[in-house]
Amino acid sequence: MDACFTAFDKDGDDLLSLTEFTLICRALFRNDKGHIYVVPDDQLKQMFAVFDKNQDGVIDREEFQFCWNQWIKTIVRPVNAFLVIDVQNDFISGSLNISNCSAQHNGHEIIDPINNLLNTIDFDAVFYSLDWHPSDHISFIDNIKTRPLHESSPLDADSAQVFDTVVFEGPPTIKQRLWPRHCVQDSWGSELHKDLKVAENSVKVYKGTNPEIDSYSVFWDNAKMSETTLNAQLKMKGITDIYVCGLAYDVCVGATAVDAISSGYRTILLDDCCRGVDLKDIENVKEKVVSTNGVIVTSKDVKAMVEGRDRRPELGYKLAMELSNINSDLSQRTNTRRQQQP
Ligand code: VGL
Ligand code: ZN
Repeated sequence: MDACFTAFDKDGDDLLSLTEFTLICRALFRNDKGHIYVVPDDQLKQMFAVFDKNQDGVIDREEFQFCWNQWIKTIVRPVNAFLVIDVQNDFISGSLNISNCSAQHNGHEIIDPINNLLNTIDFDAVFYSLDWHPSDHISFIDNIKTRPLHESSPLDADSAQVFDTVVFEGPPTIKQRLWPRHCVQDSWGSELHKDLKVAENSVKVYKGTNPEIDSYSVFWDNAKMSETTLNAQLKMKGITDIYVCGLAYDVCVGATAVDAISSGYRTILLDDCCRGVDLKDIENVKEKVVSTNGVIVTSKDVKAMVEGRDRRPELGYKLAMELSNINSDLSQRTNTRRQQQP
């Protein structure tokens, strides 16, 4: 840490200026072939401000200690989780075969690239999610008449077709897209595809088990009422970076990537290891991920990223913004405590 500080303190004033911090970023944000990623000026300034805690326009050695421990260490040596979403029979060749959906994607095509990653990359944790519905699940079109629809529902029970969206009465009211019966617990359709490699020491996470609420994300159900154990397991393992892939791109993969980002993780979407339902919806997922400082790559880039040899500025910026939230939370708490004192 001290050697790094000294190496970038070009003018020897024992402080890092914005210019000197910019040089650190040039050294940090590169790929394994020496290409230097451009960091936008406004992002450089924002990140600098996070580490210049007393806002005096320079980073001193004490401030750099935080920068080193909480930011540089993660960028250089991330702790990586691989999340394989819903690679189950029903989505590939069963009742919700995505090749029958508008994008006409073939779900089986992702299995080889996913297996290849599992065989060649040393992830710190691997999770498989399974869509795991009870027979009376709210998302199944053949259950539509078992629950009252709300007056705001755009369609009634007789006119609603598969893939349409209706509103159930609740309370609370529930907006629900209707799917064919799929991934019923302990059926063939809910099994992971036989060609998918199941890594040693990996963990399975089951979702969509509550008949009354659907669950696209592996973190939360669609109403954000209840959480799976995924986040607790990631925290326990000290995971910093999450690689997300699987089925369906614009449904469960997209919802999971969005939740990974909002839960504070540096999040990487593996474009060639995902297949989806609808092309426009897939575009919307990609836009959302990129605009919230996630990155989208193909599987050939993963090894160097996992090993900290390809270091993306978007993920560095994301982490700096997370650290700034933590800082302001802490100072708010300190302020509250001060105010409470007599
Ligand atoms: C999914 C539709 C319904 C998915 C789950 O795994 O993407 N899609 N249930
Ligand atoms: Zn489902």
